[in-house]
Amino acid sequence: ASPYDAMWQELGLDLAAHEQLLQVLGGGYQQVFLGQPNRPAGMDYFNFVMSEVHGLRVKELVEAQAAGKKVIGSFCVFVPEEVVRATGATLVGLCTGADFAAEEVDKLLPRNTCALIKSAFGFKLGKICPFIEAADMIVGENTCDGKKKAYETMGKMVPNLYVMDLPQVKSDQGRALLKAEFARFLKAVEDLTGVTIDAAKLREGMRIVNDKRKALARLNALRAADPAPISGLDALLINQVAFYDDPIRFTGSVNALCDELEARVADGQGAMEKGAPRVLLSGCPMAVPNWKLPWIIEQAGAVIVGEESCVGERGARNLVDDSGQSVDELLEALVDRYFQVDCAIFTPNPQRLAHVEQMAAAYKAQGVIHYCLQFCQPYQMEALPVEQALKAQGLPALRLETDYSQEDAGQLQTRVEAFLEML
Ligand code: BJ8
Repeated sequence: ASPYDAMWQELGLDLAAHEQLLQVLGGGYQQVFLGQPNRPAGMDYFNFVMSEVHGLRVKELVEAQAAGKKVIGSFCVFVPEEVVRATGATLVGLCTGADFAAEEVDKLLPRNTCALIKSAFGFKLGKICPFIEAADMIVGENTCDGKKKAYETMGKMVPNLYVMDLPQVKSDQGRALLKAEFARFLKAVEDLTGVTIDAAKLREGMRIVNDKRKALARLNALRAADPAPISGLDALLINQVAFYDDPIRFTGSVNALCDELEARVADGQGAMEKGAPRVLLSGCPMAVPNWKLPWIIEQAGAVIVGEESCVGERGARNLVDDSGQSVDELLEALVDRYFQVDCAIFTPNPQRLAHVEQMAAAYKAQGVIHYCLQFCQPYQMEALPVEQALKAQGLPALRLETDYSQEDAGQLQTRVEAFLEML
């Protein structure tokens, strides 16, 4: 029995199924993370957060709710956390990194749906995600076809789904749509929380989220060193934790870790040996506990030096200018920042190609592994142009397609090892 059983039961979790998930998660974490050599001491905090992911963190949220604060769940980096923070509410990313309740999911979604969407459904249907159950509002978004149609079904499964419309083209009209949708979301968050968002509150929300993004940028910059002071797995974990930890505590912990990493860089100490092949990952987001491919890459002796992904730099880059004096000015600044997110649902999307190249250069990657979930058309379609652009620059690229099962692990390992030999 866990000290959190009563809380989980009250949230409506299936305790036996949930226990099964925690066992798998705990075992996987131990195998993938705790055995890594030369881990920075600052990772202890993130180990602790992971060990309490469904425990202490959920308890904090439930206690905040008892004190009148709201919790909002989201599936996409387009949902502006600044607006949520402005009301004192918390935004949490809803984990979508593992298969669960597959048979139930297959009754609701076509088989050729990506694992990320299926996972969200599986966690809900299997009653194993305390964040989904605790959320006062869940925000979906019209991004890829899979997600936007799946939310129609999800709307019947959860009482509190709000769907944000998003542009698909970076045009003036697209920008106007994003601004109108951010204004509509702001109103919805005000209605949910009972808090009126004024400029001061919105600036405070921006400050908190900017600080978080600055800390992540500082961490990323340190990975340019050879040897890289931290493994790609640990850096990915930090990016994953960014979606549900308390943002202020998280920022402090990342900055403390960066102090340690700076000292490591100065001493020439690394997570892997100097000269280990350096790889940039690019593609679909990797949500907790999706660690399969990074683990395979680093087990093969390479170090991942950056993630061109929404759980990574695509999601966290660029700050919001928080100098505006009115809510409208601040909303404009918010749109300026979010409109730069170069998700593959945009057409055309040349900024992403430029960013992959820039990141490869900045982090001194010798090759790029493009990671795509099966049935994810936007990223599959873009994988080819990304590969071509990189090859034109003389940078080797490997396109991989996978899901959340372990069935293809051996095959992935063979392909990754062959790729690393070329670098
Ligand atoms: S801004 S990447 S977080 S939409 S893997 S569900 S695209 S079929 S996740 Fe995303 Fe927002 Fe874009 Fe980022 Fe569809 Fe592909 Fe599945 Fe995906």
